[in-house]
Amino acid sequence: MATAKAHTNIALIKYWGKKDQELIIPQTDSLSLTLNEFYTTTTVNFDSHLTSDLVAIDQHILSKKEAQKVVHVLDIVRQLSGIKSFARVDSINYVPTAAGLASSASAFAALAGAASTAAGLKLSNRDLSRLARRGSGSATRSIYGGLVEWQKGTDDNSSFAQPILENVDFPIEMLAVLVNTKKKKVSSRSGMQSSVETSPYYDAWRQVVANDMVAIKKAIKAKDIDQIGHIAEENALRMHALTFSADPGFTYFNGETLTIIKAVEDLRNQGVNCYYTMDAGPNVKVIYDRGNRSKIVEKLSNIVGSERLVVSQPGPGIKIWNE
Ligand code: 2P0
Repeated sequence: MATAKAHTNIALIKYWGKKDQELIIPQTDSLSLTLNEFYTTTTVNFDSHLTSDLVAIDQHILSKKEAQKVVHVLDIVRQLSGIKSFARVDSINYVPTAAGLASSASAFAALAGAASTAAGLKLSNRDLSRLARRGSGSATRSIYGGLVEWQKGTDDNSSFAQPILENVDFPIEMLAVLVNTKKKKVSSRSGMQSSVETSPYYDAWRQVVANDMVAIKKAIKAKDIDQIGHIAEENALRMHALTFSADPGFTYFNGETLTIIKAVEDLRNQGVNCYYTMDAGPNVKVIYDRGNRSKIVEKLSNIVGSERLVVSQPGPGIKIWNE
């Protein structure tokens, strides 16, 4: 029996498409910031009395279908360790306020850590990252803290994350703006696949990411938050162009997403530097130097209310312990 705690991450250079859907090998590299305020703790117990895997998230037991991706990772751990028993998995998401920011990134990173340790495997962080990848692409990066790169690689062995800067020693901060969502979104998995198969811009996207990876690493080295934010914002817009340009086209934005983008642009025009990024949902995350926090929070509170803003510092890598 083992427990792991992993933090979620937000991509500054996005992963949006797979080369190999079974092994989750991405089309491009990606780069993220691990966040301190959002995390998952997961306990795994292999128990020979169980007759099937039992998975609970926030104390709610998942159906067989809902538990499919978790069971897939458990199957890989059984294969690696030789353990035959089924497992009980208890996972709790720590997300301030109830809004769609729960992420498969922290969940599958914590699962990889807890399941492999409970099975007696002592995986290196690199191998944990590879195992987390089999559950969900973004989880590959949540093994590490701070700024993290997922090198696409070419196969199961070569596709893993590595830290660029685990202890972020400059004042970058991220504000999550929790946008109301009613409509069920297109899953990342099917959305990105549709972009790969139908967007005429997909080849250009590969080049965009290759260039952005070089540029953002330079900006990180220079601790240049404005440059990091600018590159992340452009990269996010270009990722979302892959959804608009798919056939059928779709978007994760809603009206409020655009309102917040406009507010960030207004702040910038007033001399308060900040930048936005969005993932597979309508929430906006704002990147800035923490010296600008109060002005940004004040403006956005007036639009969405302070209860829908969550400030987060860079967060740590995975922690695993035996129970
Ligand atoms: C990312 N996203 O790099 C990108 C940017 C959302 C937008 O990774 O199919 O849950 O499980 O590998 O990782 C979200 O997709 O997809 C994601 P799968 P995942 O963070």
